[in-house]
Amino acid sequence: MEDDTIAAIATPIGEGGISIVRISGPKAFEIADQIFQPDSGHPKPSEAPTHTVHHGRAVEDQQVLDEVMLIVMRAPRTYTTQDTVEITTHGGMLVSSRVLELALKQQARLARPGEFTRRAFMNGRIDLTQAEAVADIIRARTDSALAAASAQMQGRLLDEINALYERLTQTLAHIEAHLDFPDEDLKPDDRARILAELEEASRAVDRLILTAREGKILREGIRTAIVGKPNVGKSSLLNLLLGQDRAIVSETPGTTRDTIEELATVSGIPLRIIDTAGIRSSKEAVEEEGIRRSQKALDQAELALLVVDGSEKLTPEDRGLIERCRSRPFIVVINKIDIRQAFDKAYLGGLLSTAISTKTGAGLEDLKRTIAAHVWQGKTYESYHEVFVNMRHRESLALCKHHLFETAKGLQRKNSFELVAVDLRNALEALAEVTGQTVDEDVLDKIFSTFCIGK
Ligand SMILES: Nc1nc2c(ncn2[C@@H]2O[C@H](COP(=O)(O)OP(=O)(O)OP(=O)(O)O)[C@@H](O)[C@H]2O)c(=O)[nH]1
Ligand SMILES: [Mg+2]
Repeated sequence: MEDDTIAAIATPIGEGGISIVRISGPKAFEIADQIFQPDSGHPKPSEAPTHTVHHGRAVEDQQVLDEVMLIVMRAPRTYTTQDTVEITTHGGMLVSSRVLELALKQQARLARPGEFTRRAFMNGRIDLTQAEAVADIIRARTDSALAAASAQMQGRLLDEINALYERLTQTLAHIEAHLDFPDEDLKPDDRARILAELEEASRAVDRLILTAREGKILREGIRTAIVGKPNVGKSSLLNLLLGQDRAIVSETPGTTRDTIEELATVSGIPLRIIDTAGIRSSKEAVEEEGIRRSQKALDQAELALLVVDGSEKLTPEDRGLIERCRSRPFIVVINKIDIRQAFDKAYLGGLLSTAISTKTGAGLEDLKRTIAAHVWQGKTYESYHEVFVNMRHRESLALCKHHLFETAKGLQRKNSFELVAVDLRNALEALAEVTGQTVDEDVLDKIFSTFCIGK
């Protein structure tokens, strides 16, 4: 248990209705007594019952700083499991900072990023996957990302890992039962049963590893570049997907000079859309630089939307762009279908394509469906209330899988039970990294450093 008391502002700094200063640790109430003056006849924080709200004033040297509400939460039923006080002040840049300073002048220390959540983890109230889910919830930009984060927060991943851990511990016990009789060989039945158990565990690990792809998409979004020749309607497409006039649209080719990045949600998928300058050969320095950036955006894109003008014949430039796109997933968006078409679709052959008018909005649903089908690879949005592992989980799971494989190999080769047990223990340890049962301090530092202060 951490024995110092930490404090921080838990709300974003800036103008707003209220701000909250959070204080947690053994001296939380002692500190609150010093800075909070309850209404007359009401108890001071250290004497108030748990989970109660109190009206009063934040005071410094008898001077009233603000009229505040104070919540008393006694250990262990608190976010950190330690004594906790939350002081709600008026919003704005100053009041909460002043109240925080008061707490720091008493015996509180400024909390590091994520330190409240880290305490919740260290004190065993939540596991590491739930702590990570807290950050995912805060960062979620789409309903599907939130649903997945919330499932993880509720312990869905933890439960799966625990069940797996439990089963493998039993398998280990079966193997260890033979340690005392090293010269006796396993009965063929026993060997087959243990191998089957390992096989099943390995499949379960695989299933989790496979969710990492969607997990990354939900957490980070997909880098999506809109590319094409000048004037085909790239910026119009960005605006349509965003539902707002973000980029300048004009009939002059070469309107967009610099890349623009915005987040849009398409069928529950966070797309980090980058509108780019139209690609053509140019002698003009600014445009040339813009085109260089377009090419860079395309190179870094995980998905490209290649826009072509349906009212024109496909040009060598279009063909060149199609070739450039081939090294990544891309969708050809045939734009301007509201006017006479001259485009020869046959050239596209088996390429993924969809027709649209960014002017009338016709074909937008089709485009969204095409994107979603491509990204979720046939699964539906509704199924996205499950857990999706992150990159850290995936690494540990891959390690676990490797050790499971070694365990099975050892058994098949009739290695000593001693060695086989070592492999299986390694597999268990890798699994335990996911939930943080065994985890390095460095890893914790890395995870919690990405949190905000006050969380
Ligand atoms: N008829 C019709 N015109 C469109 C459509 N989409 C875009 N336009 C017009 O095409 C012109 C170019 O549109 P932009 O969105 O600026 O094209 P862009 O690809 O971003 O062009 P650059 O930034 O210059 O590369 C504008 O005059 C638009 O009004 C469409 O679906 N139908
Ligand atoms: Mg443009």
